[in-house]
Amino acid sequence: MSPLIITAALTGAEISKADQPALPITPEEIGQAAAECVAAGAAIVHLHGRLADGTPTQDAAVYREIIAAVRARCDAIVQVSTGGAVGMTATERLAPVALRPEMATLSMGSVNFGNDVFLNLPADIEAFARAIAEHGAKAELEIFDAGMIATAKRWLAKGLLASPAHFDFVLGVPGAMPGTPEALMYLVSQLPEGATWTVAGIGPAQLTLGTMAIALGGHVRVGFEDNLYFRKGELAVSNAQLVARIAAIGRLMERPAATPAQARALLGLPAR
Ligand code: KMH
Ligand code: ZN
Repeated sequence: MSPLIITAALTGAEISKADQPALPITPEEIGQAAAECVAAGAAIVHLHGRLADGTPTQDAAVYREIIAAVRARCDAIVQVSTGGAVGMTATERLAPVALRPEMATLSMGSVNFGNDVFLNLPADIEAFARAIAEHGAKAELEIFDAGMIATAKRWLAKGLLASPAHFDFVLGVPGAMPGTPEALMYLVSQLPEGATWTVAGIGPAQLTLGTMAIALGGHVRVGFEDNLYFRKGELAVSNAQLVARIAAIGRLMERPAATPAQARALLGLPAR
C-alpha cells in the first residue's frame, strides 16, 4: 500500500477558542500549527479563514495571509475550503480559489448540519468545479451522505469533474451519514475506478475510522475541525498531537506518513 496521506484540518468554521483553547485562528497561529503538523506527519493542510475575533470568513485577503504564513514555514499541500460556514453565499465561499491553491474542497450535495442546512445547489457545485479547475487546483470531493458519491460518479462520467477523483468521506456530522464502519465500507464499495480517498471522522470516529482507512488503503484527515479530544474527556493539546497519533498508527501498520512531495505525486499534483 502507498504511504499514508495525512490531512490536518486545523481550524474549521464551527469551533471557538472557548471550545478548544489551542485552536489556531490568526494567520500566524495557523502557519505555526501547519508547520507542527507537517513535522508530525501531515502532508496536506485544510484551511479555513477566521477574522481576529474568530468569525469565519472566506475573504481572499485573509486566506492570502494564511497561505503565506503556511508556506513560509513548511511545504504542506495547501487545500482551501470552499465550504466555508453554513449560511455563506456561493460567491463568498468561492473567493479563496482565486488564489490558485493546490487543492480546494468541493461539497457534492446539500445536507442537514446539526440544526442548520449546508446548502449546495447543483448549479453552484458545477460552477465551483469549473472554477477550481480553471484556477489549476485539484478538487477534493466532500461526501457527507450516500447520495453524494452517486452524484460525483454521474458527474465524473459526464466530464463535469476531473478524473482521477480524490474523495473525503466526512462521517458523523449530526444529520448526515454516521461515523460507523458500515458507513465507511459502503462508501468505499462505491468508489469509481482509480479514485483516491480519505476519511474525516467526526468526534471519536476520527480515531476509529482513521485506523480503518489505514487498513483499507485510504488516507486520513484529523484535526480540530472534526474533533477536539485526544481521548474521552481529555482535550487534545494541539492539532499536531492528533497528527502524531495517526502517523504512529500508520507506521505500526506499515503505512508511513507521506511527505508533502510524496502526497503530491500520489494525488497527481505538480511538484513544487
Ligand atoms: N463548515 C462546513 C459547513 C469544507 O471545508 O469544504 C463545511 C466544511 C466543508 O467545512
Ligand atoms: Zn472544512
